[in-house]
Amino acid sequence: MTGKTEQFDTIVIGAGFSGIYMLYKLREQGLKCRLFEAGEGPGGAWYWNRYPGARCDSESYFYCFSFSPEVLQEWTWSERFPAQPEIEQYLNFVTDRLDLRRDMTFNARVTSAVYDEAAKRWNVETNAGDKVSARYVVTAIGGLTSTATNLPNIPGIEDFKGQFLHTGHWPKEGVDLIGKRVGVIGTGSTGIQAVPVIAETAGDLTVFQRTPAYIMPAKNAPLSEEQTAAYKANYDAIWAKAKAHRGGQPYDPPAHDFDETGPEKARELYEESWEEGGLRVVQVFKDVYTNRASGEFVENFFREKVRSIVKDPEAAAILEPKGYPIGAKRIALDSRYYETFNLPHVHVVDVKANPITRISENGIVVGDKEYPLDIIVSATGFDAVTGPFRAMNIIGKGGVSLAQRLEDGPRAYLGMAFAHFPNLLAISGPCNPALSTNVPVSIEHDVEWIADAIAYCEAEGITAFEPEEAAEDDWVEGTQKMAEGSLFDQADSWQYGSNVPGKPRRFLLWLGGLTEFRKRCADVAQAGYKGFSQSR
Ligand code: NA7
Repeated sequence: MTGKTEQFDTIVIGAGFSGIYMLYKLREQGLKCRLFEAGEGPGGAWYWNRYPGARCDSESYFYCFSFSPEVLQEWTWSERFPAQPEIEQYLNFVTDRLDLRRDMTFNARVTSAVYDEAAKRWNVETNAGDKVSARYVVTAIGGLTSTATNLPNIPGIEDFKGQFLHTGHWPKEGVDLIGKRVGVIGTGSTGIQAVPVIAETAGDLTVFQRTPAYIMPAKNAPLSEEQTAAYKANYDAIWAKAKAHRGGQPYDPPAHDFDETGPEKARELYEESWEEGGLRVVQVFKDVYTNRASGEFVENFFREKVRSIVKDPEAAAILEPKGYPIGAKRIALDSRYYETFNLPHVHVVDVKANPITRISENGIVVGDKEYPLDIIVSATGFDAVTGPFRAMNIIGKGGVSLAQRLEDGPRAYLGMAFAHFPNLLAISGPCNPALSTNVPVSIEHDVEWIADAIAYCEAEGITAFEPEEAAEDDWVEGTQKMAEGSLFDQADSWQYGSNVPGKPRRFLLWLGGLTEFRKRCADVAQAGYKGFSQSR
């Protein structure tokens, strides 16, 4: 696509869950679209995060698209919690099933999108030399992406003579770990998944842990034909339930009240839940995040589990979750994480007590002690939510830079649109609930809302559609208010931006829950897109 600038109605950026569905919806609406994707194929986060052990923490039967009954019936998940290769295959399957590939350009990272005010068009360029123009741009770039990996702020990384890898940008050809001395920095959801699998082949594995996570067992298992048949027969009810749930999950809300239950029964319920596994383990009690006695009970239950699994008391003491209340940071799911520390070649180092001082040419130095390594795996997360937008040069009306507007923290109206950036819409943008929910359900909402907004503009002859600054300000302020005094306020986390040195401590996600979010977005649309300036 070189030479003359090709004209489109819409450019979609990214071919993960959101880009795939957005392209489908807009094409169904008769718009001429082109999707650009930096990877070699569809997948988005599930294309780049191919580190050993990469797996979803949501159950497969509802970590998928709900919009196509055909896709739901034709695709069969093999496991309760799907692994990265299977999700990547699923997204390829959907892409082909809906015949989307012909409108996708791979190996093309969008580097800039500049608004031409006179023409009311966006000029979009990629690193592959594409130069196109469109009336709308929809970002489907996710919030935890390869363009915004968070490297640890440790001196000497460039001196390391071995291999230094970030989990969010894992080489497609794989990494030979056999017999190698491997160090893993970071014990969030990613490190916790990677450690047991790396330990299977590494000669020696040292885990450098700063904050111990609260971790629940996934109890992953293959799905039987009966389970799959039951899901496929019940999808109408499953999605109705998921869409009425504040986290987009087809679960009943927790039934028990801690103070009314008493400690003995509470233990029994938690033991049962622990055996069942999955992210629901923590939610036996409805007041786990609001009643400190309930929270402390669960925290102690988790600590006891660690002590009962990890044989070396010193390692157990390091791994026990502590220092912040449960729920203040993302809870993780594991498969044999704690058991892995019983292997003779696996060690944990507390780098909160003794911080990493530097990386040398031979390995990681903690205090005066050097840990010699062949490979360092940085499982240190992402410059979440605003990072992916700041990695692109997006210029709106009057030469305003989106990167600059997001420097002081997240901002967007309804988590989907930006003042001064007409006809630029974002799926799961800043101040959006998606990353605190079962993401595909949130994504489907945003895609459908954006598709409707575009259909409205087309029908009404609206050529420039953008939030009013005041509406955006209110939404941003509301986002921060909901986080203030919440559990998240009691820890440092990527959700607060506090994992990236220099990033302002502002909450990145809208915490009001998906049901309330859907309602607010629907109200805005019904009121003729209140808060949006609309010019013809
Ligand atoms: P997270 O959740 O941001 O975890 C990153 C981990 O890396 C966490 O344990 C950090 O410790 C640790 N970290 C970060 N920088 C350093 C330095 N400099 N030294 C030592 N340790 C460090 O990222 P994930 O990839 O695990 O998960 C991100 C999301 O992806 C997750 O929430 C899911 O939604 C999927 P800290 O806790 O900051 O002390």
